[in-house]
Amino acid sequence: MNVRRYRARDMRDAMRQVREHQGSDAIILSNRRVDGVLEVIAATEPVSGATSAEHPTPEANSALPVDPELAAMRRELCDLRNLLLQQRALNERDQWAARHPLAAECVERLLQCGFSDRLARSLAGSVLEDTSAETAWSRLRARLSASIATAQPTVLEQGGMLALVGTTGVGKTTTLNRIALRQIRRMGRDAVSLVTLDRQRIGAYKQLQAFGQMAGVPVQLLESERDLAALSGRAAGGKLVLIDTEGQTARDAAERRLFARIRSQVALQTWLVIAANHQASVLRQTIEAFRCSEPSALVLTKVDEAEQLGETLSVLLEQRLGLVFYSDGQRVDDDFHKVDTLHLTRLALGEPARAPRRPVAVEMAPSEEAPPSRVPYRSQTRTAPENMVLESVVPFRKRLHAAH
Ligand SMILES: Nc1nc2c(ncn2[C@@H]2O[C@H](COP(=O)(O)OP(=O)(O)O)[C@@H](O)[C@H]2O)c(=O)[nH]1
Ligand SMILES: [Mg+2]
Repeated sequence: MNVRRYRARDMRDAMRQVREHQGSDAIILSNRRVDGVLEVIAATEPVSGATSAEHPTPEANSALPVDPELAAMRRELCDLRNLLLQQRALNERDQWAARHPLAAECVERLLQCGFSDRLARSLAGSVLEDTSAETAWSRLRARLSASIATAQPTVLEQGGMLALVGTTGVGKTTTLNRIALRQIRRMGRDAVSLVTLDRQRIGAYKQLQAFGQMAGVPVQLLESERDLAALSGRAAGGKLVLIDTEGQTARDAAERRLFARIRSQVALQTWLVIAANHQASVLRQTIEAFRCSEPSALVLTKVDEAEQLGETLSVLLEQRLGLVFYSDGQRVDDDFHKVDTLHLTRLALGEPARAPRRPVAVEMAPSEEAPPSRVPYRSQTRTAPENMVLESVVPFRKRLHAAH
């Protein structure tokens, strides 16, 4: 063991000297003040047979065999140091919890619902200790709900080309069917056509074709994304061309850069479909990987299968894309909904939903015979003043973006 004595102004100065001479693995054996000067004794164990290349010490050159007793002592000291560090972190938390019991309770509840530690602390930071637990919780719920970015599906009103992208099995084709059905009800059959680029999965085309036949709309299988240029005319005059794509893994998506090459020739929007039953890390990876397809909004599927929706919402709050629709079951019609952040927040918090949500389809004109209703959507993403307040509460919250 290499033992050295240091004389320093204070502990910080001593630590700097120790690190400089013996490296960050050194252990402080003792410290005491002698005539106003801090005397510190620190030790390192030489790497047997060689000097540590990173932190050479003069003594280490001797390459003495390691005394087993000293080695055991070093290990114990190391454990002790880690224990002290852990204890300090715990103490800080305890002290904070003791000072802010209501906020601490909220953090605990949020963590149990799967929210990230960072989000839970950030949200609970705004809890006022002089309110009742109920008031604090309902404010927190409102704040959480308001901070989920949403987007308006203006492309469905104005017409154009809309492609759904995402990993395999998340529900792209199902969502495409759902949007088509919604659109047929609003605008009539002639206003919708379906296209698929999915040549990979056996039966993918058939799956869409079956729906097309049932709904009475044409379905076309394309060779490649370049063929979309020829379809631009179809998307004129408020008509919608819905494009299904094959599922891609996050790595494939980053490499293939679907649609990146045709952006300059084809006016096309993409929505990224993500599934609520995926882990937060997978969702983050997916959102990152599909950035190259330039999605303008998110569709969240499988809310009914999410183990802890708090995890999903935490990811949604970390990124800038607005949520446009979500689904919570396999039924094409009834389980597809326009985004309702308060409902999702309540679900995530394990609270019963207040009012039954009306599925998207109920809002629509009953059939194509009825004149198409063209009530315009609000064209922008929600940017209520409450969101501006949230900027300070949830510091990592990014600016909201509309789904054009
Ligand atoms: N439980 C549940 N299943 C869903 C939901 N959305 C889609 N699915 C199912 O997920 C499976 C895969 O869907 P599909 O649209 O083929 O996925 P794709 O590979 O992304 O096109 C199908 O069995 C769908 O019925 C949902 O919101 N909840
Ligand atoms: Mg599919």
